[in-house]
Amino acid sequence: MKELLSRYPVSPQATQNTHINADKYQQMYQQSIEQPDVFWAEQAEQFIDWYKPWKQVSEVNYQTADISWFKGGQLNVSYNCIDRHLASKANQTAIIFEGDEPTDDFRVSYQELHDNVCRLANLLKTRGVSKGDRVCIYMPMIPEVGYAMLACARIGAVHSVVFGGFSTESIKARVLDADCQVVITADEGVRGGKKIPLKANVDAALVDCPDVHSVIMVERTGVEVNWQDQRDVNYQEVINHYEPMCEPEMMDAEDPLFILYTSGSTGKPKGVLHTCGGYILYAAMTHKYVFDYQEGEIYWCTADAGWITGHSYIFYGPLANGATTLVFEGVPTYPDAGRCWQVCEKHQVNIFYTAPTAIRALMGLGDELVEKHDRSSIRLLGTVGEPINPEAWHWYYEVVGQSCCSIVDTWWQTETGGILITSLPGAVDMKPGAAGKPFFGVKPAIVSKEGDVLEGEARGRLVMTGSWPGQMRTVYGDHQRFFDTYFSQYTGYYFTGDGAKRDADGFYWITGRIDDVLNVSGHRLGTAEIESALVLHPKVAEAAVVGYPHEIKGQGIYCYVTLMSGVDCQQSLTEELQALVADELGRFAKPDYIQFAPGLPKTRSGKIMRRILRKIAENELENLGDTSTLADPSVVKDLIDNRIVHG
Ligand code: 6R9
Repeated sequence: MKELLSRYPVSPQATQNTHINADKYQQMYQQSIEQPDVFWAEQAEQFIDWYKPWKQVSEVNYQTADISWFKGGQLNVSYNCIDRHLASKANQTAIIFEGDEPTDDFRVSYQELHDNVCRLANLLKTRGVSKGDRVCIYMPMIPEVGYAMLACARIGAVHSVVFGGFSTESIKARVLDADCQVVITADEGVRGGKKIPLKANVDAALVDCPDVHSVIMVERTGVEVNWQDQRDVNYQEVINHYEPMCEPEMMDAEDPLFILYTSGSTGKPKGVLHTCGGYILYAAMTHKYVFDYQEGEIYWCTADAGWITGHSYIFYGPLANGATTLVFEGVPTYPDAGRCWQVCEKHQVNIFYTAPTAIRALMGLGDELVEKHDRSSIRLLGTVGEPINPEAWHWYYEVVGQSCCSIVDTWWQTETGGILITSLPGAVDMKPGAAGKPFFGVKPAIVSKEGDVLEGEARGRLVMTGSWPGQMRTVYGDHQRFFDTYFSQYTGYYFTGDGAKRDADGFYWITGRIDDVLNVSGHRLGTAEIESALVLHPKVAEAAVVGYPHEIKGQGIYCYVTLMSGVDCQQSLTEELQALVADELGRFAKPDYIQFAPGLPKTRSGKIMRRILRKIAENELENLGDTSTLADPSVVKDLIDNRIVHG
């Protein structure tokens, strides 16, 4: 195996140029913890334009799950993302659109963004949408998805973006749960050369949603669609009839901004509700500091608007900071797996933010596709969504970043609104695989299963002491569920659902969801740790590990391994991998079974669905549960056919 560094100190050069350096981080962090209300009041004044000041900075009660920030303060999020930049940036690019086909791109200036958002806001008003109403947005990754979100924010409507890859059933459930009466969609989406019938999906979903009276459809491909004259509105046909001026609605800081559905370990997806003031402050501030965004830079986050990362770090955070944000319609592997780097070269991207799963997929396809594109504009690389295994980290650092870009790991959740733990560039050393240190105002703690707070070097469950402005406020329509899910386990703390360890230097390492923790012969093991070990092997592209009941050890270790393209799976490789894990983590961690799998079951946001893998490893095939949210349901059949049946 290669010799790899486990810690990269902040370079003196980086320290001079970043917004935050190590000393400043210490000093600001200290203040944010000792005098949180003073700290957050200063930040709120600096980052956000308010119509009216707040009465109280924060009111937080974890016994009842009642949380408010800047109550009584008035603002408008779309004003903060657009209007206030116009005096100096009307002609600056707000959005660079890069289409699915590499020849398809255009730019949207802040003035154009303003006009487009206002027109759509006016259209929504004429369809009867007003403050507090819920609007469902089911769109491909085109600028109009941003216009739609901001148009809602402008008039005080609450948007609920449903990922464009979700099926009819998911749309229906979300429209009904939030009681949306308007849906904004497109005729079709285009991704990786394939068409997605968005309008047809909406039509099918709405058969059971009688309260939806308006569907606004953006034409993306011009395909013929079914039409209901009373209900359906063609965006392109009508939009220019609306004024490019629409007075922003004055919103209380605690008025809802959006709902975003997310799945937990149990039950149907929860409608995570975020409010205006705290959310936009937290999104803007983290975007500026965590990505060290400097005026004029080109910033690209590859997420989809249907996920929280798209909300906070494609649209709200960057636009609140007057940044140029790239909106990408396609996928990293179309027309070939060099697409990301080709786009970086073409648009001179400075900051690139993606997920480890994408990094691992691209890593498996070789370095040539990276190296043939000029990446000299890139100075910062980010990751989000899951722990990054050190092997992928090193590839990202050395091959993509040519060993001269900071890598910023960002740990957070739909529920947290923005990044909570990170290796702040220029301020916090980089340790491959570690999420890093808390952002300003964030007080993580590690507790044992029983709820004892562990000090110093520790391993346990990650909770948060106290609140931060970007925290979710409730589960839409079910406050009790909000309390039960996050505040009932450990009194006085927000429970993240993740396991973590804190090392001697105070860095946090996420070990994965609590439900993915294995107990093998009394040893606690994060499945992520075993996966990291497996992918150290040069022939391994990706690995997913689950536990299964084992008579003697409690749990056994079952690994699904995807090999680099062109590699054959022989028995000797199984033994090599078992030995590798045993070497990396200890003999107790030696995998019992390794199944070679050409593909892993992933949600459309790229998360591996371990539930399915666990069932297959347990040979419990009758009860695989819902597989309809998988990006590619056919991988499941292959996994079943090639499973290792054990006694
Ligand atoms: C932003 C987002 C949240 C869960 C979270 C954790 C995992 C996210 C991570 C990470 C390790 C990181 N997660 N970022 N684990 N390192 N940098 O992904 O939100 O979709 O709600 O997922 O993702 O397990 O609890 P969401």
